[in-house]
Amino acid sequence: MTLNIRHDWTTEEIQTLLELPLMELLWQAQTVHREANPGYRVQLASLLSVKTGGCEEDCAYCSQSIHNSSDVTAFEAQMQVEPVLQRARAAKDAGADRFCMGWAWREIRDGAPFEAMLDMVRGVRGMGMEACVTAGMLTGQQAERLAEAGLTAYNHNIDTSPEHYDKIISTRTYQERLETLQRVRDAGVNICSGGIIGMGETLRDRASMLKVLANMEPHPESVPVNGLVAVEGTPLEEQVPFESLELVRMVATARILMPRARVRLSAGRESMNREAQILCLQAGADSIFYGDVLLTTGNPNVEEDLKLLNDAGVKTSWDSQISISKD
Ligand code: SAM
Ligand code: DTB
Ligand code: SF4
Repeated sequence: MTLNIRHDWTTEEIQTLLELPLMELLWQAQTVHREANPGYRVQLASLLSVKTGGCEEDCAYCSQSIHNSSDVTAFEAQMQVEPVLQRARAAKDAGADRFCMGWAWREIRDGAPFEAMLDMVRGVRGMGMEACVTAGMLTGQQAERLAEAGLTAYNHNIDTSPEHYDKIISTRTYQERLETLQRVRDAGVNICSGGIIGMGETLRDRASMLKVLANMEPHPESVPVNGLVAVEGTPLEEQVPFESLELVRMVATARILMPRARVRLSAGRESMNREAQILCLQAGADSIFYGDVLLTTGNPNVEEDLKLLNDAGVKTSWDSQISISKD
């Protein structure tokens, strides 16, 4: 089979994929995945919140927005460079090969915190790990400085469809999000961009969000698929929980649309059973967040995850370095 890498998907075509009988969708996704990613390995990415809470944006899902009563951590100062690098070293020792750092900012501003961010990126790269930053909007010059520091990828999610966006966020536009992504691309830094399901969107919204990603040329190198973690004190706290099989469908469809992207099974794993997570891997997810917390919410613990991957017979990118017993 020759892979068909396209950038002209229609919303209808994508919705048809999302609605396929599950077995048919999985079959198609696996066929694409085997072809695009021979020697399948799951990347373990570790996540750290460097600056938590106090964010000016009003994202309805987020625990860190000043507009949400969940935001109780605004007094916390940004972590210093050394403790962050210690956490990166520990993540590497535990088997992670990507270190992702988050800042609850609307946008990056120049000055000491940005210089510290650059030092963190240099430090993580110096350890031989991939470095990813997520810190809101940025200018072209800031993107270039991050590129010079060796940044592997910048995470900036489109989160949902253009049509559903203003029901979730009112303090920025979809267009601003896309402009930041273009600056990241122009600076030669890989794009990490995906979204969230379970925020009251329709199936068409999900198709429409995937269309925005799949029609980027080139595709994002990395596509996180999140299930909403309904945080108390956010406008989405009462949201009906997403269905695990819906997340499986998103992963499978993302895999078919963007065959070579790393599709990351991201937030929401704590509300999925092991079998549903394994179905996501089967559907083509080739990365998980690894570590007991995401940014502010929980994630399965490391031992459970290593057992899950072992039981699924999946190798990680750093497999031989993980020292726990594999029986
Ligand atoms: N402030 C930066 C930004 O918004 O780009 C970076 C941090 S932000 C927390 C990173 C991403 O995490 C969001 O774009 C969103 O997709 C995801 N996220 C945040 N809270 C979430 C939640 N409660 N459930 C699922 N995903 C969430
Ligand atoms: C992404 O798409 N998911 C990660 C990462 N990119 C930065 C963040 C998930 C956050 C989940 C909610 C929390 O822990 O606050
Ligand atoms: Fe949360 Fe990021 Fe939105 Fe700020 S911009 S409220 S940190 S998701």
